[in-house]
Amino acid sequence: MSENLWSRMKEGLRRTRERIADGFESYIDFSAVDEEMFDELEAILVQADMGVYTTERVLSDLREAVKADNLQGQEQVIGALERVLMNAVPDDGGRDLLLDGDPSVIMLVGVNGVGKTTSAAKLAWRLKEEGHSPLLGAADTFRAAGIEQLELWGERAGVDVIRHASGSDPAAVAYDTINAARARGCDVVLIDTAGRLHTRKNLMEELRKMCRVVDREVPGAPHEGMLVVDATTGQNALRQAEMFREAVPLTGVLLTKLDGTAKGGIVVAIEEQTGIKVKYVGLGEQVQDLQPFRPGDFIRALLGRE
Ligand SMILES: Nc1nc2c(ncn2[C@@H]2O[C@H](COP(=O)(O)OP(=O)(O)OP(=O)(O)O)[C@@H](O)[C@H]2O)c(=O)[nH]1
Ligand SMILES: [Mg+2]
Repeated sequence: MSENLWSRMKEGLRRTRERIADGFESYIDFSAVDEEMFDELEAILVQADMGVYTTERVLSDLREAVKADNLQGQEQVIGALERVLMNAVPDDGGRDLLLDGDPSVIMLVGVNGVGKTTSAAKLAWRLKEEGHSPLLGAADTFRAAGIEQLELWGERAGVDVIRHASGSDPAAVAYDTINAARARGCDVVLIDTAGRLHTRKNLMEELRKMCRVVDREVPGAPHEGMLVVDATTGQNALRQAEMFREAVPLTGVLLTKLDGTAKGGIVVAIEEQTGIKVKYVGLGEQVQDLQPFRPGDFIRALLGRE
Protein backbone atom coordinates (compact mmCIF):
# COMPACT_ATOMS: atom_id res chain seq x y z
CA MET A 1 0.00 0.00 0.00
CA SER A 2 1.38 3.41 -0.91
CA GLU A 3 2.26 5.80 1.90
CA ASN A 4 -0.54 8.07 0.75
CA LEU A 5 -3.25 5.41 0.88
CA TRP A 6 -2.00 4.21 4.23
CA SER A 7 -2.09 7.67 5.78
CA ARG A 8 -5.61 8.22 4.39
CA MET A 9 -6.68 4.89 5.84
CA LYS A 10 -5.21 5.79 9.22
CA GLU A 11 -6.79 9.22 9.20
CA GLY A 12 -10.14 7.83 8.07
CA LEU A 13 -10.12 5.31 10.87
CA ARG A 14 -8.94 7.81 13.45
CA ARG A 15 -12.07 7.68 15.58
CA THR A 16 -12.17 3.90 15.64
CA ARG A 17 -8.45 3.78 16.39
CA GLU A 18 -8.98 6.10 19.31
CA ARG A 19 -11.59 3.78 20.67
CA ILE A 20 -9.67 0.56 20.16
CA ALA A 21 -5.95 1.33 20.26
CA ASP A 22 -6.23 4.10 22.84
CA GLY A 23 -8.64 1.90 24.77
CA PHE A 24 -5.89 -0.69 25.12
CA GLU A 25 -3.56 1.92 26.57
CA SER A 26 -6.04 3.58 28.88
CA TYR A 27 -8.33 0.86 30.14
CA ILE A 28 -6.62 -2.48 29.97
CA ASP A 29 -4.20 -3.85 32.45
CA PHE A 30 -2.05 -6.28 30.50
CA SER A 31 0.23 -7.05 33.42
CA ALA A 32 -1.85 -10.12 34.23
CA VAL A 33 -3.35 -12.11 31.39
CA ASP A 34 -6.54 -13.00 33.22
CA GLU A 35 -10.34 -13.00 32.87
CA GLU A 36 -10.49 -9.31 33.69
CA MET A 37 -8.18 -8.50 30.80
CA PHE A 38 -10.28 -10.58 28.39
CA ASP A 39 -13.46 -8.91 29.64
CA GLU A 40 -11.97 -5.48 29.07
CA LEU A 41 -10.85 -6.42 25.58
CA GLU A 42 -14.30 -7.77 24.84
CA ALA A 43 -15.96 -4.55 25.96
CA ILE A 44 -13.74 -2.48 23.68
CA LEU A 45 -14.40 -4.65 20.63
CA VAL A 46 -18.17 -4.65 21.23
CA GLN A 47 -18.12 -0.85 21.60
CA ALA A 48 -16.31 -0.65 18.26
CA ASP A 49 -19.31 -2.48 16.79
CA MET A 50 -17.60 -5.74 16.04
CA GLY A 51 -20.81 -7.43 17.03
CA VAL A 52 -21.42 -9.66 20.05
CA TYR A 53 -21.24 -12.91 18.10
CA THR A 54 -18.06 -12.02 16.21
CA THR A 55 -16.42 -10.64 19.33
CA GLU A 56 -17.15 -13.82 21.25
CA ARG A 57 -15.62 -15.93 18.55
CA VAL A 58 -12.57 -13.69 18.32
CA LEU A 59 -12.13 -13.73 22.09
CA SER A 60 -12.42 -17.49 22.27
CA ASP A 61 -9.73 -17.89 19.58
CA LEU A 62 -7.57 -15.35 21.40
CA ARG A 63 -7.91 -17.24 24.69
CA GLU A 64 -6.73 -20.39 22.98
CA ALA A 65 -3.78 -18.68 21.32
CA VAL A 66 -2.74 -17.03 24.59
CA LYS A 67 -2.93 -20.32 26.45
CA ALA A 68 -1.23 -22.42 23.79
CA ASP A 69 1.77 -20.11 23.54
CA ASN A 70 1.70 -18.78 27.08
CA LEU A 71 1.61 -15.22 25.80
CA GLN A 72 2.20 -12.33 28.14
CA GLY A 73 2.10 -8.57 28.08
CA GLN A 74 0.42 -6.12 25.75
CA GLU A 75 2.68 -6.62 22.75
CA GLN A 76 2.18 -10.39 22.62
CA VAL A 77 -1.54 -10.32 23.35
CA ILE A 78 -2.32 -7.63 20.76
CA GLY A 79 -0.10 -9.41 18.25
CA ALA A 80 -2.20 -12.53 18.77
CA LEU A 81 -5.39 -10.48 18.47
CA GLU A 82 -4.16 -9.18 15.13
CA ARG A 83 -3.66 -12.74 13.88
CA VAL A 84 -7.08 -13.85 15.14
CA LEU A 85 -8.80 -10.90 13.44
CA MET A 86 -6.98 -11.72 10.22
CA ASN A 87 -8.65 -15.14 10.35
CA ALA A 88 -12.05 -13.52 10.86
CA VAL A 89 -11.68 -11.34 7.73
CA PRO A 90 -9.30 -13.38 5.65
CA ASP A 91 -7.19 -11.87 2.92
CA ASP A 92 -7.90 -14.84 0.69
CA GLY A 93 -8.81 -13.09 -2.55
CA GLY A 94 -12.38 -12.63 -3.62
CA ARG A 95 -12.25 -8.90 -2.99
CA ASP A 96 -11.26 -7.85 -6.49
CA LEU A 97 -13.93 -6.41 -8.72
CA LEU A 98 -15.45 -8.84 -11.20
CA LEU A 99 -14.56 -7.11 -14.44
CA ASP A 100 -14.90 -9.77 -17.11
CA GLY A 101 -17.74 -8.20 -19.11
CA ASP A 102 -17.57 -6.20 -22.31
CA PRO A 103 -18.29 -3.75 -20.90
CA SER A 104 -18.40 -4.80 -17.24
CA VAL A 105 -21.42 -3.49 -15.39
CA ILE A 106 -21.29 -2.43 -11.75
CA MET A 107 -24.61 -1.60 -10.15
CA LEU A 108 -24.63 0.25 -6.85
CA VAL A 109 -27.66 -0.37 -4.67
CA GLY A 110 -28.61 0.49 -1.12
CA VAL A 111 -31.08 2.32 1.04
CA ASN A 112 -31.59 6.05 1.07
CA GLY A 113 -28.55 8.23 1.78
CA VAL A 114 -25.93 5.54 2.35
CA GLY A 115 -23.55 7.00 -0.26
CA LYS A 116 -24.38 5.33 -3.59
CA THR A 117 -24.04 8.39 -5.83
CA THR A 118 -20.80 9.70 -4.36
CA SER A 119 -19.33 6.18 -4.17
CA ALA A 120 -20.18 5.49 -7.82
CA ALA A 121 -18.10 8.52 -8.80
CA LYS A 122 -15.30 7.70 -6.36
CA LEU A 123 -15.11 4.18 -7.70
CA ALA A 124 -15.10 5.52 -11.28
CA TRP A 125 -12.22 7.82 -10.35
CA ARG A 126 -10.27 4.92 -8.88
CA LEU A 127 -10.88 2.68 -11.87
CA LYS A 128 -9.70 5.47 -14.14
CA GLU A 129 -6.54 5.83 -12.06
CA GLU A 130 -6.00 2.10 -12.53
CA GLY A 131 -6.13 2.48 -16.31
CA HIS A 132 -9.77 1.60 -16.97
CA SER A 133 -12.12 3.69 -19.01
CA PRO A 134 -15.31 4.03 -16.94
CA LEU A 135 -18.68 5.59 -17.74
CA LEU A 136 -21.36 6.55 -15.21
CA GLY A 137 -25.11 6.03 -15.65
CA ALA A 138 -27.55 8.23 -13.71
CA ALA A 139 -30.27 5.66 -13.11
CA ASP A 140 -31.64 7.36 -10.00
CA THR A 141 -34.19 9.22 -12.07
CA PHE A 142 -36.57 9.48 -9.14
CA ARG A 143 -35.07 12.77 -8.00
CA ALA A 144 -33.81 15.46 -10.40
CA ALA A 145 -31.27 16.45 -7.75
CA GLY A 146 -29.90 12.91 -7.85
CA ILE A 147 -28.98 13.23 -11.52
CA GLU A 148 -27.36 16.62 -11.01
CA GLN A 149 -25.44 15.35 -8.02
CA LEU A 150 -23.97 12.50 -10.07
CA GLU A 151 -23.04 14.93 -12.85
CA LEU A 152 -21.22 17.14 -10.37
CA TRP A 153 -19.36 14.17 -8.95
CA GLY A 154 -18.66 12.87 -12.45
CA GLU A 155 -16.87 16.15 -13.14
CA ARG A 156 -14.83 15.75 -9.99
CA ALA A 157 -13.88 12.25 -11.06
CA GLY A 158 -13.26 13.26 -14.66
CA VAL A 159 -15.75 10.64 -15.84
CA ASP A 160 -18.70 11.24 -18.18
CA VAL A 161 -22.27 10.68 -17.04
CA ILE A 162 -25.09 9.36 -19.21
CA ARG A 163 -28.40 10.83 -18.15
CA HIS A 164 -32.03 11.12 -19.15
CA ALA A 165 -34.66 13.53 -17.96
CA SER A 166 -35.77 13.08 -14.38
CA GLY A 167 -38.70 10.73 -14.04
CA SER A 168 -37.64 8.61 -17.02
CA ASP A 169 -37.16 4.84 -16.96
CA PRO A 170 -33.95 3.92 -15.11
CA ALA A 171 -33.61 0.69 -17.13
CA ALA A 172 -33.46 2.82 -20.28
CA VAL A 173 -30.64 4.85 -18.73
CA ALA A 174 -28.75 1.65 -17.95
CA TYR A 175 -29.33 0.43 -21.51
CA ASP A 176 -28.08 3.69 -23.00
CA THR A 177 -25.06 3.80 -20.74
CA ILE A 178 -23.97 0.36 -21.91
CA ASN A 179 -24.39 1.30 -25.54
CA ALA A 180 -22.63 4.63 -25.06
CA ALA A 181 -19.77 2.72 -23.40
CA ARG A 182 -19.54 0.45 -26.44
CA ALA A 183 -19.58 3.37 -28.84
CA ARG A 184 -16.86 5.16 -26.88
CA GLY A 185 -14.72 2.15 -26.11
CA CYS A 186 -15.34 2.33 -22.35
CA ASP A 187 -14.75 -0.94 -20.48
CA VAL A 188 -16.66 -0.36 -17.22
CA VAL A 189 -20.18 0.97 -16.65
CA LEU A 190 -21.20 2.13 -13.18
CA ILE A 191 -24.92 2.49 -12.57
CA ASP A 192 -26.14 4.71 -9.75
CA THR A 193 -29.62 3.71 -8.54
CA ALA A 194 -32.38 5.16 -6.39
CA GLY A 195 -32.44 4.55 -2.66
CA ARG A 196 -36.11 5.24 -2.30
CA LEU A 197 -39.21 5.11 -4.43
CA HIS A 198 -42.87 5.43 -3.51
CA THR A 199 -42.77 1.91 -2.14
CA ARG A 200 -40.15 -0.70 -1.48
CA LYS A 201 -41.98 -2.97 -3.93
CA ASN A 202 -41.59 -0.37 -6.70
CA LEU A 203 -37.91 -0.03 -5.97
CA MET A 204 -37.31 -3.76 -6.12
CA GLU A 205 -39.29 -4.11 -9.32
CA GLU A 206 -37.33 -1.29 -10.87
CA LEU A 207 -34.02 -2.89 -9.88
CA ARG A 208 -35.13 -6.28 -11.19
CA LYS A 209 -36.08 -4.74 -14.50
CA MET A 210 -32.72 -2.99 -14.70
CA CYS A 211 -30.97 -6.30 -14.08
CA ARG A 212 -32.97 -7.97 -16.86
CA VAL A 213 -32.18 -5.20 -19.31
CA VAL A 214 -28.44 -5.10 -18.61
CA ASP A 215 -28.23 -8.89 -18.73
CA ARG A 216 -29.84 -8.85 -22.15
CA GLU A 217 -27.26 -6.32 -23.35
CA VAL A 218 -24.22 -7.97 -21.75
CA PRO A 219 -24.79 -11.57 -20.71
CA GLY A 220 -23.90 -11.99 -17.05
CA ALA A 221 -24.46 -8.32 -16.19
CA PRO A 222 -24.53 -6.84 -13.65
CA HIS A 223 -21.10 -8.34 -12.99
CA GLU A 224 -21.00 -6.56 -9.66
CA GLY A 225 -24.06 -5.98 -7.54
CA MET A 226 -22.53 -3.71 -4.95
CA LEU A 227 -24.50 -3.22 -1.74
CA VAL A 228 -23.62 0.18 -0.34
CA VAL A 229 -23.85 0.28 3.46
CA ASP A 230 -23.38 3.24 5.79
CA ALA A 231 -20.97 2.27 8.59
CA THR A 232 -22.73 4.53 11.07
CA THR A 233 -25.93 2.46 10.67
CA GLY A 234 -24.20 -0.75 9.75
CA GLN A 235 -26.16 -2.82 12.27
CA ASN A 236 -28.97 -3.01 9.73
CA ALA A 237 -26.72 -4.42 7.02
CA LEU A 238 -28.13 -7.92 7.26
CA ARG A 239 -31.68 -6.74 6.69
CA GLN A 240 -30.58 -4.52 3.84
CA ALA A 241 -28.70 -7.39 2.21
CA GLU A 242 -31.76 -9.63 2.47
CA MET A 243 -33.97 -6.96 0.97
CA PHE A 244 -31.78 -6.11 -2.03
CA ARG A 245 -30.86 -9.73 -2.67
CA GLU A 246 -34.45 -10.25 -3.77
CA ALA A 247 -33.77 -8.05 -6.77
CA VAL A 248 -30.04 -7.93 -7.45
CA PRO A 249 -27.37 -10.65 -7.19
CA LEU A 250 -25.11 -9.08 -4.58
CA THR A 251 -21.40 -9.66 -5.07
CA GLY A 252 -19.79 -7.15 -2.76
CA VAL A 253 -20.27 -4.62 0.01
CA LEU A 254 -19.04 -1.06 -0.22
CA LEU A 255 -18.95 0.34 3.30
CA THR A 256 -19.10 4.14 3.48
CA LYS A 257 -18.52 6.78 6.17
CA LEU A 258 -15.99 4.84 8.22
CA ASP A 259 -14.35 8.20 8.88
CA GLY A 260 -17.47 9.44 10.62
CA THR A 261 -17.69 6.70 13.20
CA ALA A 262 -15.79 5.16 16.07
CA LYS A 263 -17.44 1.88 15.16
CA GLY A 264 -15.16 0.66 12.39
CA GLY A 265 -15.33 -2.84 13.83
CA ILE A 266 -18.58 -3.11 11.90
CA VAL A 267 -16.55 -4.23 8.87
CA VAL A 268 -15.80 -7.53 10.57
CA ALA A 269 -19.40 -7.98 11.74
CA ILE A 270 -20.95 -7.16 8.36
CA GLU A 271 -18.88 -9.68 6.51
CA GLU A 272 -19.76 -12.36 9.01
CA GLN A 273 -23.46 -11.45 9.08
CA THR A 274 -24.12 -11.05 5.37
CA GLY A 275 -21.60 -13.54 4.02
CA ILE A 276 -20.73 -10.96 1.35
CA LYS A 277 -17.17 -9.73 1.03
CA VAL A 278 -16.45 -6.12 1.83
CA LYS A 279 -14.68 -4.87 -1.30
CA TYR A 280 -14.37 -1.12 -0.74
CA VAL A 281 -14.42 1.26 2.18
CA GLY A 282 -15.31 4.96 2.13
CA LEU A 283 -13.07 7.08 4.32
CA GLY A 284 -14.09 10.65 3.58
CA GLU A 285 -15.85 13.08 1.29
CA GLN A 286 -13.17 13.64 -1.34
CA VAL A 287 -13.22 11.80 -4.63
CA GLN A 288 -10.03 9.95 -3.59
CA ASP A 289 -11.54 8.76 -0.31
CA LEU A 290 -12.59 5.29 -1.39
CA GLN A 291 -10.18 2.42 -0.99
CA PRO A 292 -10.14 -1.25 -1.80
CA PHE A 293 -10.63 -3.08 1.48
CA ARG A 294 -7.38 -4.76 2.48
CA PRO A 295 -7.92 -6.65 5.71
CA GLY A 296 -4.28 -6.62 6.84
CA ASP A 297 -3.88 -2.87 6.52
CA PHE A 298 -7.31 -2.27 7.97
CA ILE A 299 -6.68 -4.39 11.06
CA ARG A 300 -3.25 -2.89 11.64
CA ALA A 301 -4.74 0.60 11.37
CA LEU A 302 -7.54 -0.37 13.73
CA LEU A 303 -5.22 -1.80 16.38
CA GLY A 304 -2.78 1.10 16.07
CA ARG A 305 0.03 -1.18 14.87
CA GLU A 306 2.30 0.59 12.43
N1 LIG B 1 -17.68 11.37 5.67
C1 LIG B 1 -18.14 10.63 4.64
N2 LIG B 1 -19.25 11.00 4.01
C2 LIG B 1 -19.69 10.24 2.99
C3 LIG B 1 -19.00 9.05 2.59
N3 LIG B 1 -19.70 8.51 1.57
C4 LIG B 1 -20.76 9.33 1.35
N4 LIG B 1 -20.77 10.37 2.21
C5 LIG B 1 -21.76 11.45 2.30
O1 LIG B 1 -23.04 10.92 2.52
C6 LIG B 1 -24.04 11.75 1.95
C7 LIG B 1 -24.98 10.91 1.10
O2 LIG B 1 -24.26 10.41 0.00
P1 LIG B 1 -24.95 10.07 -1.39
O3 LIG B 1 -23.88 9.54 -2.29
O4 LIG B 1 -25.77 11.19 -1.87
O5 LIG B 1 -25.91 8.87 -0.94
P2 LIG B 1 -26.99 8.10 -1.80
O6 LIG B 1 -27.01 6.71 -1.32
O7 LIG B 1 -26.74 8.32 -3.24
O8 LIG B 1 -28.33 8.84 -1.39
P3 LIG B 1 -29.78 8.75 -2.10
O9 LIG B 1 -29.55 8.90 -3.56
O10 LIG B 1 -30.54 9.89 -1.50
O11 LIG B 1 -30.35 7.43 -1.72
C8 LIG B 1 -23.28 12.80 1.15
O12 LIG B 1 -23.24 13.98 1.89
C9 LIG B 1 -21.89 12.22 1.01
O13 LIG B 1 -20.88 13.19 0.87
C10 LIG B 1 -17.81 8.68 3.31
O14 LIG B 1 -17.16 7.65 3.06
N5 LIG B 1 -17.43 9.50 4.32
MG1 LIG C 1 -27.97 9.01 -4.76
